[in-house]
Amino acid sequence: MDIIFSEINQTGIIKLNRPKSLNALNLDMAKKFIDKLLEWEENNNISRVMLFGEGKHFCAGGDVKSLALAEKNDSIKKKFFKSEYRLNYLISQFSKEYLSIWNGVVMGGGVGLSIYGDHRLATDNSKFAMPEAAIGFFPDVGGSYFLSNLPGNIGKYIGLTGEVLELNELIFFGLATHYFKSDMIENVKEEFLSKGKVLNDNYEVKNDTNIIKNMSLINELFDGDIKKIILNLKNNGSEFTEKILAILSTKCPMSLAISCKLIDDAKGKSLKECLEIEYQLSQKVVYRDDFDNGVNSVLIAKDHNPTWKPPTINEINIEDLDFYFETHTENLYL
Ligand code: QUE
Repeated sequence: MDIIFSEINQTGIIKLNRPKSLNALNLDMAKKFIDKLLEWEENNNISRVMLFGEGKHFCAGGDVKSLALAEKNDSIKKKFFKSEYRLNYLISQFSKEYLSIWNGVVMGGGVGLSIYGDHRLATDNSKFAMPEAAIGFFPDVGGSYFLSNLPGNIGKYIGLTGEVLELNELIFFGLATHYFKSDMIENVKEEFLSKGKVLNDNYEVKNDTNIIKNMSLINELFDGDIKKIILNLKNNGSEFTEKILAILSTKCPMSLAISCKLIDDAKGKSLKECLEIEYQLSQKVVYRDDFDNGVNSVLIAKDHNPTWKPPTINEINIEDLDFYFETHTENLYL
Protein backbone atom coordinates (compact mmCIF):
# COMPACT_ATOMS: atom_id res chain seq x y z
CA MET A 1 0.00 0.00 0.00
CA ASP A 2 1.49 3.33 -1.15
CA ILE A 3 -0.70 5.37 1.17
CA ILE A 4 -2.06 4.24 4.53
CA PHE A 5 -5.01 5.77 6.36
CA SER A 6 -5.96 5.15 9.97
CA GLU A 7 -8.13 6.75 12.61
CA ILE A 8 -7.06 7.15 16.22
CA ASN A 9 -8.73 9.35 18.81
CA GLN A 10 -10.61 11.64 16.38
CA THR A 11 -7.45 12.04 14.30
CA GLY A 12 -7.33 10.95 10.70
CA ILE A 13 -3.80 9.77 10.01
CA ILE A 14 -2.27 9.69 6.53
CA LYS A 15 1.05 8.01 5.93
CA LEU A 16 2.77 8.34 2.55
CA ASN A 17 4.33 4.94 2.16
CA ARG A 18 6.80 4.80 -0.72
CA PRO A 19 10.01 5.41 1.25
CA LYS A 20 12.26 4.02 -1.50
CA SER A 21 10.89 6.73 -3.82
CA LEU A 22 11.04 9.44 -1.15
CA ASN A 23 7.26 9.04 -0.85
CA ALA A 24 6.68 10.61 -4.28
CA LEU A 25 2.95 10.98 -4.94
CA ASN A 26 1.46 8.87 -7.72
CA LEU A 27 -2.01 8.98 -9.30
CA ASP A 28 -3.38 6.16 -7.20
CA MET A 29 -2.24 7.83 -3.96
CA ALA A 30 -3.73 11.18 -5.02
CA LYS A 31 -7.12 9.58 -5.79
CA LYS A 32 -7.24 7.70 -2.49
CA PHE A 33 -6.15 10.86 -0.62
CA ILE A 34 -9.02 12.84 -2.21
CA ASP A 35 -11.61 10.18 -1.36
CA LYS A 36 -10.44 9.96 2.25
CA LEU A 37 -10.46 13.73 2.80
CA LEU A 38 -13.99 13.96 1.40
CA GLU A 39 -15.04 11.16 3.77
CA TRP A 40 -13.33 12.72 6.81
CA GLU A 41 -14.82 16.14 6.03
CA GLU A 42 -18.27 14.60 6.61
CA ASN A 43 -17.28 12.28 9.45
CA ASN A 44 -18.11 13.80 12.87
CA ASN A 45 -15.75 11.37 14.59
CA ILE A 46 -12.79 13.05 12.89
CA SER A 47 -11.71 16.47 14.12
CA ARG A 48 -8.17 16.70 12.76
CA VAL A 49 -5.79 15.20 10.23
CA MET A 50 -2.10 14.39 10.51
CA LEU A 51 0.07 13.77 7.43
CA PHE A 52 3.59 12.36 7.42
CA GLY A 53 5.94 10.22 5.36
CA GLU A 54 7.28 6.77 6.14
CA GLY A 55 11.05 6.75 6.69
CA LYS A 56 13.39 9.70 6.62
CA HIS A 57 11.46 11.98 4.28
CA PHE A 58 8.11 13.69 3.90
CA CYS A 59 7.61 13.72 0.10
CA ALA A 60 9.88 14.42 -2.90
CA GLY A 61 7.11 15.53 -5.24
CA GLY A 62 4.91 14.01 -7.85
CA ASP A 63 5.97 10.64 -9.20
CA VAL A 64 7.32 12.23 -12.37
CA LYS A 65 9.27 9.08 -13.23
CA SER A 66 6.05 7.20 -13.96
CA LEU A 67 4.87 10.13 -16.10
CA ALA A 68 8.08 10.24 -18.15
CA LEU A 69 8.08 6.46 -18.57
CA ALA A 70 4.43 6.26 -19.68
CA GLU A 71 3.50 5.37 -23.26
CA LYS A 72 2.87 8.32 -25.59
CA ASN A 73 -0.89 7.70 -25.80
CA ASP A 74 -1.32 7.10 -22.06
CA SER A 75 -3.64 9.65 -20.43
CA ILE A 76 -1.74 9.60 -17.13
CA LYS A 77 -0.09 12.99 -17.77
CA LYS A 78 -3.56 14.48 -17.84
CA LYS A 79 -5.13 12.46 -15.04
CA PHE A 80 -2.23 12.88 -12.65
CA PHE A 81 -2.14 16.70 -12.67
CA LYS A 82 -5.93 16.90 -12.57
CA SER A 83 -6.04 14.78 -9.42
CA GLU A 84 -2.99 16.36 -7.83
CA TYR A 85 -4.24 19.95 -8.21
CA ARG A 86 -7.74 18.96 -7.15
CA LEU A 87 -6.21 17.47 -4.01
CA ASN A 88 -4.19 20.66 -3.36
CA TYR A 89 -7.38 22.71 -3.55
CA LEU A 90 -9.34 20.27 -1.40
CA ILE A 91 -6.69 20.55 1.32
CA SER A 92 -6.96 24.36 1.18
CA GLN A 93 -10.73 24.09 1.70
CA PHE A 94 -10.65 21.32 4.31
CA SER A 95 -12.49 22.58 7.40
CA LYS A 96 -10.68 20.55 10.06
CA GLU A 97 -7.26 21.03 11.58
CA TYR A 98 -4.56 19.69 9.25
CA LEU A 99 -1.00 19.06 10.35
CA SER A 100 1.98 17.99 8.22
CA ILE A 101 5.33 16.83 9.52
CA TRP A 102 8.11 18.21 7.36
CA ASN A 103 11.02 15.93 8.08
CA GLY A 104 13.65 15.37 5.38
CA VAL A 105 12.75 16.16 1.79
CA VAL A 106 9.70 18.42 1.26
CA MET A 107 9.71 19.28 -2.42
CA GLY A 108 7.31 20.14 -5.24
CA GLY A 109 4.25 17.92 -4.92
CA GLY A 110 5.07 17.35 -1.23
CA VAL A 111 4.78 21.08 -0.62
CA GLY A 112 1.35 21.00 -2.30
CA LEU A 113 0.13 18.32 0.12
CA SER A 114 1.01 20.42 3.16
CA ILE A 115 1.35 24.15 2.59
CA TYR A 116 -2.41 24.81 2.45
CA GLY A 117 -2.99 23.02 5.76
CA ASP A 118 -3.06 24.74 9.15
CA HIS A 119 0.26 23.54 10.56
CA ARG A 120 3.58 22.71 8.88
CA LEU A 121 6.16 21.46 11.33
CA ALA A 122 9.73 21.95 10.22
CA THR A 123 12.61 20.17 11.88
CA ASP A 124 16.39 20.67 11.85
CA ASN A 125 16.61 18.30 8.86
CA SER A 126 13.82 19.74 6.65
CA LYS A 127 14.80 20.16 3.02
CA PHE A 128 12.24 22.35 1.33
CA ALA A 129 12.49 23.32 -2.35
CA MET A 130 10.56 23.92 -5.56
CA PRO A 131 13.09 22.30 -7.94
CA GLU A 132 10.97 21.66 -11.05
CA ALA A 133 12.99 23.87 -13.42
CA ALA A 134 15.71 21.20 -13.11
CA ILE A 135 13.48 18.66 -14.88
CA GLY A 136 11.89 20.80 -17.58
CA PHE A 137 8.78 21.56 -15.54
CA PHE A 138 7.68 24.57 -13.44
CA PRO A 139 6.77 25.20 -9.78
CA ASP A 140 3.21 23.90 -9.72
CA VAL A 141 0.82 22.59 -6.99
CA GLY A 142 -0.11 26.25 -6.44
CA GLY A 143 3.55 27.27 -6.48
CA SER A 144 2.60 30.32 -8.50
CA TYR A 145 0.22 31.23 -5.67
CA PHE A 146 2.40 30.81 -2.60
CA LEU A 147 5.65 31.93 -4.27
CA SER A 148 4.05 35.10 -5.63
CA ASN A 149 2.79 35.86 -2.12
CA LEU A 150 6.31 35.91 -0.66
CA PRO A 151 7.83 39.38 -0.29
CA GLY A 152 9.01 41.09 -3.48
CA ASN A 153 10.69 38.75 -5.92
CA ILE A 154 11.85 36.17 -3.36
CA GLY A 155 9.35 33.62 -4.71
CA LYS A 156 10.85 33.96 -8.19
CA TYR A 157 14.31 33.40 -6.73
CA ILE A 158 13.10 30.23 -4.96
CA GLY A 159 11.13 28.95 -7.97
CA LEU A 160 13.88 29.59 -10.52
CA THR A 161 16.96 28.48 -8.58
CA GLY A 162 15.22 25.53 -6.85
CA GLU A 163 17.40 26.33 -3.84
CA VAL A 164 16.85 24.20 -0.76
CA LEU A 165 15.63 26.51 2.01
CA GLU A 166 17.01 26.17 5.48
CA LEU A 167 15.04 26.15 8.70
CA ASN A 168 15.54 29.88 9.41
CA GLU A 169 14.14 30.72 5.99
CA LEU A 170 11.15 28.40 6.35
CA ILE A 171 10.18 30.08 9.62
CA PHE A 172 11.10 33.61 8.50
CA PHE A 173 8.88 33.43 5.41
CA GLY A 174 6.01 31.68 7.24
CA LEU A 175 6.30 28.60 5.06
CA ALA A 176 6.65 26.50 8.22
CA THR A 177 4.42 27.34 11.18
CA HIS A 178 6.23 25.36 13.89
CA TYR A 179 9.63 23.98 14.68
CA PHE A 180 10.92 21.10 16.73
CA LYS A 181 14.00 18.88 16.78
CA SER A 182 13.80 15.81 14.52
CA ASP A 183 14.33 13.41 17.45
CA MET A 184 11.03 14.75 18.89
CA ILE A 185 8.86 13.68 15.95
CA GLU A 186 7.22 10.77 17.78
CA ASN A 187 6.39 12.98 20.78
CA VAL A 188 4.87 15.61 18.53
CA LYS A 189 2.72 13.00 16.78
CA GLU A 190 1.60 11.56 20.10
CA GLU A 191 0.68 14.97 21.52
CA PHE A 192 -1.39 15.85 18.43
CA LEU A 193 -3.12 12.45 18.49
CA SER A 194 -3.93 12.45 22.18
CA LYS A 195 -4.61 16.15 22.86
CA GLY A 196 -4.87 17.85 19.48
CA LYS A 197 -1.98 20.06 20.54
CA VAL A 198 0.91 21.03 18.28
CA LEU A 199 4.21 21.08 20.13
CA ASN A 200 6.54 23.92 19.30
CA ASP A 201 10.15 24.45 20.32
CA ASN A 202 10.88 28.12 20.67
CA TYR A 203 13.17 28.82 17.82
CA GLU A 204 14.97 32.07 17.46
CA VAL A 205 15.23 32.84 13.75
CA LYS A 206 18.67 33.91 12.65
CA ASN A 207 18.44 36.56 9.97
CA ASP A 208 21.91 36.00 8.53
CA THR A 209 21.05 33.31 5.98
CA ASN A 210 21.97 33.62 2.34
CA ILE A 211 18.47 34.59 1.24
CA ILE A 212 17.36 36.70 4.20
CA LYS A 213 20.46 38.88 4.33
CA ASN A 214 20.36 39.41 0.55
CA MET A 215 16.62 40.03 0.33
CA SER A 216 16.68 43.57 -1.04
CA LEU A 217 19.36 42.65 -3.58
CA ILE A 218 17.36 39.58 -4.66
CA ASN A 219 14.28 41.80 -5.03
CA GLU A 220 16.16 44.09 -7.40
CA LEU A 221 17.91 41.34 -9.36
CA PHE A 222 14.82 39.16 -9.84
CA ASP A 223 12.59 41.93 -11.17
CA GLY A 224 11.08 41.41 -14.62
CA ASP A 225 11.24 38.60 -17.18
CA ILE A 226 13.96 35.94 -17.36
CA LYS A 227 16.08 37.88 -19.87
CA LYS A 228 16.07 40.94 -17.65
CA ILE A 229 16.99 38.82 -14.63
CA ILE A 230 19.96 37.24 -16.41
CA LEU A 231 21.11 40.68 -17.54
CA ASN A 232 20.75 42.04 -13.98
CA LEU A 233 22.78 39.14 -12.60
CA LYS A 234 25.52 39.56 -15.21
CA ASN A 235 25.72 43.32 -14.67
CA ASN A 236 26.06 42.85 -10.92
CA GLY A 237 29.09 40.62 -11.35
CA SER A 238 29.56 39.70 -7.69
CA GLU A 239 30.40 36.33 -6.20
CA PHE A 240 26.76 36.04 -5.12
CA THR A 241 25.36 36.66 -8.61
CA GLU A 242 27.98 34.46 -10.30
CA LYS A 243 26.80 31.59 -8.12
CA ILE A 244 23.18 32.22 -9.06
CA LEU A 245 24.08 32.36 -12.77
CA ALA A 246 25.91 29.04 -12.47
CA ILE A 247 22.84 27.46 -10.84
CA LEU A 248 20.44 28.88 -13.44
CA SER A 249 22.69 27.67 -16.28
CA THR A 250 21.93 24.06 -15.33
CA LYS A 251 18.13 24.55 -15.43
CA CYS A 252 15.79 24.15 -18.40
CA PRO A 253 15.73 27.54 -20.21
CA MET A 254 12.08 27.22 -21.26
CA SER A 255 11.14 26.24 -17.68
CA LEU A 256 12.89 29.34 -16.35
CA ALA A 257 11.15 31.62 -18.83
CA ILE A 258 7.73 30.07 -18.18
CA SER A 259 8.15 29.97 -14.39
CA CYS A 260 9.13 33.62 -14.34
CA LYS A 261 6.02 34.71 -16.23
CA LEU A 262 3.82 32.32 -14.26
CA ILE A 263 4.89 33.72 -10.87
CA ASP A 264 4.73 37.36 -12.05
CA ASP A 265 1.24 36.91 -13.50
CA ALA A 266 0.01 35.15 -10.34
CA LYS A 267 0.32 38.24 -8.12
CA GLY A 268 -3.12 39.00 -6.68
CA LYS A 269 -4.75 35.82 -7.99
CA SER A 270 -6.51 33.24 -5.80
CA LEU A 271 -5.20 29.70 -5.27
CA LYS A 272 -8.09 28.44 -7.39
CA GLU A 273 -7.18 30.73 -10.29
CA CYS A 274 -3.49 29.80 -9.99
CA LEU A 275 -4.20 26.06 -10.04
CA GLU A 276 -6.40 26.50 -13.10
CA ILE A 277 -3.63 28.38 -14.94
CA GLU A 278 -1.07 25.78 -13.82
CA TYR A 279 -3.26 22.95 -15.10
CA GLN A 280 -3.58 24.53 -18.54
CA LEU A 281 0.17 25.13 -18.50
CA SER A 282 0.99 21.59 -17.30
CA GLN A 283 -0.80 20.17 -20.32
CA LYS A 284 1.53 22.09 -22.62
CA VAL A 285 4.79 21.64 -20.68
CA VAL A 286 4.55 17.96 -19.72
CA TYR A 287 4.46 16.85 -23.37
CA ARG A 288 7.60 18.79 -24.33
CA ASP A 289 10.79 16.78 -24.87
CA ASP A 290 12.42 18.88 -22.13
CA PHE A 291 10.25 17.17 -19.52
CA ASP A 292 11.09 13.61 -20.58
CA ASN A 293 14.75 14.50 -21.07
CA GLY A 294 14.90 16.33 -17.75
CA VAL A 295 13.29 13.55 -15.73
CA ASN A 296 15.39 10.95 -17.49
CA SER A 297 18.65 12.80 -16.95
CA VAL A 298 18.03 13.81 -13.32
CA LEU A 299 16.00 10.89 -11.97
CA ILE A 300 16.38 7.84 -14.21
CA ALA A 301 19.79 7.81 -16.00
CA LYS A 302 21.12 10.27 -13.38
CA ASP A 303 23.80 11.71 -15.68
CA HIS A 304 22.56 15.18 -14.61
CA ASN A 305 23.34 16.59 -18.03
CA PRO A 306 20.03 17.05 -19.84
CA THR A 307 19.72 18.36 -23.39
CA TRP A 308 17.37 21.34 -23.45
CA LYS A 309 15.49 22.70 -26.45
CA PRO A 310 16.17 25.54 -26.88
CA PRO A 311 19.52 25.15 -25.11
CA THR A 312 19.83 28.77 -23.98
CA ILE A 313 17.60 31.57 -22.72
CA ASN A 314 18.92 33.79 -25.56
CA GLU A 315 16.98 31.70 -28.06
CA ILE A 316 13.64 32.27 -26.34
CA ASN A 317 11.33 35.10 -27.41
CA ILE A 318 9.44 36.38 -24.37
CA GLU A 319 6.42 37.16 -26.61
CA ASP A 320 6.25 33.50 -27.65
CA LEU A 321 5.51 32.49 -24.05
CA ASP A 322 1.84 33.55 -24.38
CA PHE A 323 1.21 30.35 -26.34
CA TYR A 324 1.92 28.27 -23.22
CA PHE A 325 -0.59 30.20 -21.15
CA GLU A 326 -3.54 29.77 -23.50
CA THR A 327 -6.59 27.92 -22.23
CA HIS A 328 -6.64 24.81 -24.40
CA THR A 329 -7.95 21.84 -22.48
CA GLU A 330 -10.92 21.21 -20.20
CA ASN A 331 -11.03 23.17 -16.93
CA LEU A 332 -10.33 21.68 -13.55
CA TYR A 333 -13.73 22.77 -12.16
CA LEU A 334 -12.34 22.97 -8.63
C1 QUE B 1 13.08 18.22 -9.50
C2 QUE B 1 11.83 17.71 -9.27
C3 QUE B 1 11.65 16.42 -8.72
C4 QUE B 1 12.80 15.69 -8.39
C5 QUE B 1 14.06 16.23 -8.62
C6 QUE B 1 14.18 17.48 -9.18
C7 QUE B 1 10.37 15.83 -8.48
C8 QUE B 1 10.33 14.51 -7.96
C9 QUE B 1 11.51 13.83 -7.67
C10 QUE B 1 11.57 12.45 -7.23
C11 QUE B 1 12.60 12.03 -6.39
C12 QUE B 1 12.71 10.69 -6.03
C13 QUE B 1 11.81 9.75 -6.50
C14 QUE B 1 10.79 10.18 -7.35
C15 QUE B 1 10.69 11.51 -7.71
O1 QUE B 1 12.70 14.44 -7.86
O2 QUE B 1 9.32 16.46 -8.74
O3 QUE B 1 9.92 9.25 -7.82
O4 QUE B 1 11.93 8.43 -6.18
O5 QUE B 1 9.14 13.93 -7.76
O6 QUE B 1 15.41 18.02 -9.42
O7 QUE B 1 10.73 18.41 -9.60
